[in-house]
This record gives sequence, C-alpha cells and structure tokens, in this order.
Amino acid sequence: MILEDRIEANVSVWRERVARMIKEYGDFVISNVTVQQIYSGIRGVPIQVSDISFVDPDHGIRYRDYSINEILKLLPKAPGSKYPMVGGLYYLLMDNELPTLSKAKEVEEEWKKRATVPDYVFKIIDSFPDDGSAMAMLSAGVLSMSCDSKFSKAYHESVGKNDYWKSTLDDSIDLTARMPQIAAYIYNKKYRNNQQIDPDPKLDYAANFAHMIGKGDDPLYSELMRLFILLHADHENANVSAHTAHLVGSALSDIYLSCSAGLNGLAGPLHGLANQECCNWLLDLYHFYQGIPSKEQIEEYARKTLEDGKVIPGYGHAVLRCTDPRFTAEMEFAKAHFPDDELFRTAMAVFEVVPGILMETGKVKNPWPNVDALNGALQYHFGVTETDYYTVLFGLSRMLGITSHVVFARAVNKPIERPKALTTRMLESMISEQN
Ligand code: CMX
Repeated sequence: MILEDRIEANVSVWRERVARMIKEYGDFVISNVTVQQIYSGIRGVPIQVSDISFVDPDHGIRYRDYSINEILKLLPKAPGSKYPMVGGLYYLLMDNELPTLSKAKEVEEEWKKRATVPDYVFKIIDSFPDDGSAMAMLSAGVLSMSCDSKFSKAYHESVGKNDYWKSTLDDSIDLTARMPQIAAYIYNKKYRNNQQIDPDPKLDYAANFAHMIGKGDDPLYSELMRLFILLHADHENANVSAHTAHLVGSALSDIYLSCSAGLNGLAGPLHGLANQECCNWLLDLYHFYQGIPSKEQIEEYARKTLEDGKVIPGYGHAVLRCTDPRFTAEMEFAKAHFPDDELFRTAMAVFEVVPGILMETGKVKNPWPNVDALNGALQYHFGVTETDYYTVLFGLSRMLGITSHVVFARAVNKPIERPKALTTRMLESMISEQN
C-alpha cells in the first residue's frame, strides 16, 4: 500500500534524527517556563516535535513546510477541478514529498476499498435522539470502531514496538476512509429525515461526501468541500484536538480512542465549535438589523457582545498574529463565486470593523479573523444551514492531520506523555527561594 511503502522508506531516517537529537543535544535548553505560562494554558511552551505542520504566527499554517497558497497550487487537482484532491493532501501529510496525481488517486482508491462502515456504527448513532449533539454522535461513532482496531489486535499479539506504526497507519486509513459516510449519516439522520444516500465510488473523497449529504447536483459545493477539507486538515500538533489525540495515543490507545478524544476537544466553543457560533452571531447580526448592517450597527452589536462578557467568535487566535490565510482562501472562493451573497457581505463588513474594536480592548493579542469567521457563511450559501453540524465538517477534515501525527509519533516511538503538576505552595517556595 502506497502510504506504508512511503513511510517504510522514511522511518529509519526519522528515527535516526530523533535519536541523534536526544543523544547529542538532550541537555540543550530551548525555553524557560514562566509562572504566567503555567497559569495560562502552557501558552507558547514548546511541547511537541512533529514535522507535519507548523503554525507560523505571522503567516499561518504550513503543511510539511508549504504555505496554504503553495499547497493550493502544487497539490494535484481532482479531475475537472481547480482544487486539490484530498488523497494527495493525505499523502503529503503522511510523507514529506508532493504526490503526483496518480499517487493521490492511489490513496483515494485505497480509501474506496476500505470505506464500508460497520453496521454497529450506524446503530450507535441511531441510539442518539435526532436532536442530540452532532459532535457527540461523531465521537461515539468513531469510538465504537475501537473494537475493530488492527493496532490493538497487533499489540495483543505481541507485534514488536518498531512496527506499531504499521497497524496504526492501517487503522488511520480505515478511519479516514469511513469518515465521509459517518459524517453524512449524521447529517441525513438529523436534518434530512434519515434519507441516507449510498456512496458513489466514481467520485473523489470530497465530492462523494457532498453527494452523500444531498449536494451532489452542485459541482461548486464539491469544490468548496475540497477547499474546506484542505484548509481544516491540520493546524499543528499542539492545539486542543490534536494534542488530546496525541496524549491519548501516547498511552498506546488505538486511533479510534485517540481520535474520539480529539473530537471531544474540537467540540468546545473556544476551538472547533467557534465556526457554528460565528455563523449564528453573523445571522443574529444580519436579522437584528434586517439586512446587511452598516459599520455603525456592527460596531454597536460587537460592543454589546463584549459588554455581555462574550467573545466575538471567529476573531483572535492562541498562536496566529495575522489574518488567517485560511480565512483569505475562503474569502477568495466566495468573492469568485458568490460575491453578492448577503451573509458573505455581512461577514466582510464585520471584517472591516471588528479588528479595530478588539484592538481597543488592549488585551486581545490577535484582533484578526481566523478561519471560522467565514466557514459558516460559505456553507450557508449552499443551503447547509444547520450550524450545529459545522463542527462535524471540521472533524471530518481534521482526522487527516490528527491521524498523520499519531502515525508519525508511533513511527518515531514517542513515549507516553507525562508533564508535571505543582502545588501553589511549591510554586510560592520556589519563588521565595530565588528572591
Ligand atoms: N473576542 C473577545 N475577546 C477576545 C477575543 C475575541 N474574539 N479573543 C481574545 N479575547 C480576549 C480573551 O478572552 C482574553 O480575555 P481575558 O484576559 O479577559 O481572559 C484576552 O482577549 C487575551 O486573549 P488572547 O491571549 O488574545 O487569546 P487566547 O489565546 O486566550 O484565546 C481564542 C484564543 C481563539 C480562544 C480567543 O481568541 C477566542 O476566544 N476567540 C473567539 C473564539 C474563536 O474564534 N475560536 C476559534 C479559534 C480557532 C481554532 O481553534 O480553530
């Protein structure tokens, strides 16, 4: 299988690099941790090494050191499409070489062979009430597949540690192959009277998902999903969802246990749920002023949000210090295809006003929009108006990055993660000893 062959070819080099780092530079100090950082969510403290992606504060995410713009240009495109094939993106995340179209297609063919979702996954999802949380359904569906984990089987059959990555990769391909149908099943159960649509093996990954949620007639929606999946596939291995999956995986839990945990983190309003909250905020703003609001109206509305002690969703970031290039890519998509859409124009008007207001607070470190500021408006344009589903779209995409990080961690034999907790008294005595 193509991904296994590629990783096999790289793995000894990756391991040697890690071993050399630890042997020769193990005592090299790269940062000191301040009391403030400990109390502020270990912000900015380097805790991970993963060569898959990196968030450059001033330029945004880089996958395998390629910027979003480079990736959009360089990855092979789905036939008849302007946007990269998801299979090629997965190849790049797992490996460090840009795939050819035939390699991208090979990954997609592998997914097709493994796309059958076990029946028990649907039963688990069906056991939720229709108005239950879409993310809880997704997380439970993913979790349930742990019983089929090839890694767990290999582990219990005493496969050697150096080969753990192989069965983890196998599980990762199975999981990512099944994700589109699981996500579509949840959509159809919740919002389309459970009218399920069978996968179409002729379609690429993104177009097949669009088809399964009933949007197959609009080729532009498949284009949006190719872009959306690419933009949301990864954002460094230290954000809440990726880090959670990594942490759980470090205990040698299988990929389903790890990814389900990551999805639970993604479901939080300060992380993945922000796209839903942002779209609802935009819709409320639009309806409150009965149309595209003026600058003064946006200002009034944004100030009221802050006075109520809430955040303005879609703005700010823990690492980025610029307009998120993923926001820019989505903006360009909408400008090219539906510049007059009223919700999109509302989002653009907000972009002109909100950064200034956030700067005035004097405490927001990054007043610029992140990707969530536009996600919902774009989905809404195509009639995917169920905002409580948006984080599932995010989860569908993010599984690509998260599984790649877990495979990489297994390939280089990363150990169980165990940082240290202190008591307040310990901290106080450390401080008084040094003063
Ligand atoms: N609106 C209002 N206040 C904001 C804000 C926003 N959009 N962004 C940051 N702030 C506030 C913080 O709440 C914090 O206030 P307190 O000191 O009173 O607690 C202060 O500004 C400093 O925060 P920061 O260091 O700039 O940002 P953090 O790293 O703490 O938080 C984030 C980052 C994303 C959680 C925050 O910017 C936020 O809540 N944004 C809105 C939600 C959002 O868009 N989330 C999606 C993030 C993208 C992702 O994870 O995928």
